[in-house]
Amino acid sequence: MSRFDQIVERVDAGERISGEDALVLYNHQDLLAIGELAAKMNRRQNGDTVYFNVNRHINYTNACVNRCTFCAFSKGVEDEGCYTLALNDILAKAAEATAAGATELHMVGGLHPDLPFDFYLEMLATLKADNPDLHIKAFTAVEIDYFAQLTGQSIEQVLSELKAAGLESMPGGGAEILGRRVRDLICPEKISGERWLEIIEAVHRCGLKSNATMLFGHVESYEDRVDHLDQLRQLQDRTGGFQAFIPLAFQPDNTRVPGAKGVSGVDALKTLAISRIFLDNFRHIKAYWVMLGLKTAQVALAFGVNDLDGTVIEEKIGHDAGAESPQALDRDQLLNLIRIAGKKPVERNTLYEELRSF
Ligand code: V47
Ligand code: SF4
Repeated sequence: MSRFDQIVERVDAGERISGEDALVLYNHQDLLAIGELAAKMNRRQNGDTVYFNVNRHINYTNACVNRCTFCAFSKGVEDEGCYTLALNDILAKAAEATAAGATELHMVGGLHPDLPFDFYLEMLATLKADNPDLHIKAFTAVEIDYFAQLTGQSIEQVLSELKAAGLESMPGGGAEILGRRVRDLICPEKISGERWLEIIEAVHRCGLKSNATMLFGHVESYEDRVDHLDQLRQLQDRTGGFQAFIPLAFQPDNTRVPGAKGVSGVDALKTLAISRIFLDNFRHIKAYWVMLGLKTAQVALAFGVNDLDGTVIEEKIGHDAGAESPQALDRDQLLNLIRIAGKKPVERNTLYEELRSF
């Protein structure tokens, strides 16, 4: 029996696959067979349901003291195009989102050299006061570490103040590839992979859910990707605090990663499928259409993906790096994408409570 068939047999028996098995899958040429295995695992957990949510992204500032080589979004404070939104502008964007029926704000930004921690606390508190029903999913572990440095407080204290001001969960950014070799090449100033995991563990301990991402398609090897997945799976075994895993396909324009070409459709689908098979303790694998493109994101629904993010409305990080996807989708466009893939669309809130079936 081939290594691939042995893996299928073990997955069918409900067994967990190893890192070595995941590498066998990466090196296997039969994309459809990998997809079918992932689809089978997904069907067991989620049936034909594909979740989507109605959300809005707000990137309050692109000023950043770091210079990650893959990031076309960040600017120095003196650079042309550097911006920081005034609180009133942020409130206006949130009011638009509420009026459009959004249930979630997704908010991340650069590490601004001058904004005090109070800016973020006030932002959360006023947003929540104006929009009590809008769930605020905000900040990466990288920003949480920065707030701790700014204030001299512990991670736990920072999280507790953000939570009291209105933070309800966290997105999965800043993980990139967790291993040191790759981080030294693409984001040497960013917190280490160990620190990212330590902060997310504290996030889960304080009762907040988060997501996890993986930025792929730059300088990393398959081994680096599998090591990343393995570290996430181990943390999830300890905390159960991750909701969704989101592989982010690297967009190369305006970036400074030497030799990186971006991600092929085959690589994107393989990576989504292998994530589903390897991360047996993650209920949700999310296709982020902004980075994948709409067509690949739709086909991903046959490769183990059960979640399509989202209406988005205004996206900067991927589009500054040349993403060719639209800026926004409306509810009907999401419904259509899911239905044409033969799946059952269900609108969810941030915590995966079902709001509406169609
Ligand atoms: O951490 C930066 C990535 C992330 C590029 O949790 C890039 O629901 C591709 O984390 N090409 C932020 N990716 C986005 C993010 C996210 C997005 C959607 C949903 C959720 C969620 C999280 O974007 C950063 C970084 O990994 N990124 N530059 C680029 N050129
Ligand atoms: Fe700054 Fe985040 Fe961009 Fe890195 S990825 S330069 S930390 S905004």
